[in-house]
Amino acid sequence: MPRQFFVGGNFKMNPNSVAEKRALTTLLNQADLDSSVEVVVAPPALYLLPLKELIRKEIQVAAQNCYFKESGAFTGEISPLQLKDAGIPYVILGHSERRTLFHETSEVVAQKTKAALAASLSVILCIGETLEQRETNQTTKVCSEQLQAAVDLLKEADWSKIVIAYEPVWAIGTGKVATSKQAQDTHADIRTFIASAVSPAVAQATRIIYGGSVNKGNCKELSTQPDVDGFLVGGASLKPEFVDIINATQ
Ligand code: G2H
Repeated sequence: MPRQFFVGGNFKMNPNSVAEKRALTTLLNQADLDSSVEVVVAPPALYLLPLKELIRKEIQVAAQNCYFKESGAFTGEISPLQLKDAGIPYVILGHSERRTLFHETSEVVAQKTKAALAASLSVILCIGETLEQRETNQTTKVCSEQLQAAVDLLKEADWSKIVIAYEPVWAIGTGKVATSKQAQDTHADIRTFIASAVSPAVAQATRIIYGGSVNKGNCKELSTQPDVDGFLVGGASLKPEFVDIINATQ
């Protein structure tokens, strides 16, 4: 079965005002979007519920993070159960900004993934190498190790609710996008890893999306690569060109 193209908008800690959020929502609500694409937008936690109410029903809403405990004394955190209760279907986990700035290890990301799946959420699981790791030919090893932590905690059936986002750290917010060959080669390696670590069937079915400076100008060529099943978009998801990225395969 063909994998459904997936485009996520990771708003990160943007926009800066309710008015800007409304403008973004209006843009998406009025746009002509490819109905065959699964579209998810991830605003800051504060805006999850209002955005869910305002945005057209075909677009799903995702949290940018959650904790792995159900409830309790964890100031500043949100639990997977709370997201589920609020009707939020997706959560982004393991983004490189969380791994780097908030010191999340692959083991913590795996625990969070397991907890999110246990609460019936779907997960956008982010992995990716630094520039130094790429230049020393460690890309496949780093991506495999980041995924192995999740493989260790999850059952085969869990992978049906995971979208893997390959986001090379050197391409995030830098304007330096991976070439379509770099993206394709790495996605194919990730798929090979999943085939051996989980199963060939899971590898075939799992969406592997690319993130890192995706924009209107580079999305079409990236989308033609056989193992690129969509995008996780940061900066460009805050602009009208997000619509062009959603429609990249048209
Ligand atoms: C990578 C991406 C979205 P940007 O972090 O997750 O952001 O498109 O701004 O590089």
